[in-house]
Amino acid sequence: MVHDGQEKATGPGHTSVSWILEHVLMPLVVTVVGVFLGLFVTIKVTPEWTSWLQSPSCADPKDLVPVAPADLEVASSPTKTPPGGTEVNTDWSKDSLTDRNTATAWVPEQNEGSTLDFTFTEGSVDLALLCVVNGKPSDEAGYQNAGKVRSLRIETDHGGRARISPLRIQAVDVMQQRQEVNFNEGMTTHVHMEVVDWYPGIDVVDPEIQRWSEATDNIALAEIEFYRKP
Ligand SMILES: [Ca+2]
Repeated sequence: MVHDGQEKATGPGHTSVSWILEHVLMPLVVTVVGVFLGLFVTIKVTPEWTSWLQSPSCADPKDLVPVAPADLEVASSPTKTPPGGTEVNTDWSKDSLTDRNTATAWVPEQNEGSTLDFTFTEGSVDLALLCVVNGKPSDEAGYQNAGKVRSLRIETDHGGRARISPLRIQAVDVMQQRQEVNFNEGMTTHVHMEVVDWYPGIDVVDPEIQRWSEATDNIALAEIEFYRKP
């Protein structure tokens, strides 16, 4: 039991220390800790947190595994022969699609209706992501001169209806960037693609030679990459 007399004896000094602790120091400590925590969350945690929330993409496939070109059998409708032949120019065959080189491209004989067939030689893979590099981004003028794929029809043996996937023409400063293609994800052994529609190439002034460089009537597709779940 506390007597009034004792309270009064320790009174004013004790009360002012408690008051300072309660009303000044504690709020100050809480504020400082709160500010540092807020800064930590903003600077350190937020990018990782948002990255964790996003699903795998061509820019960041996360833990998905790329299918090695050696584990992929590719068949294509007829392709064009480059001017001067493959001795002079880069190969335009189906092999250019999976050589991991964005400066080489598949150039089919026909634009609309050309087909590609991919078979996974190791058996079914749990396919989760499909990325393409549209056109032939070896140099700025060549990229703009060449036709590009506007949409692909994609069918897999996984089932479901075929999907039509639109593709973009990229700005020249990001012309080698990969684009995600819509398809039915899941256990897959075979993927069939058909070019449904295409963008014509355009005439441009080649900055390297300062002359007009003319559009070609060929479409080109530089790379196709498949990613599977681990
Ligand atoms: Ca290539």
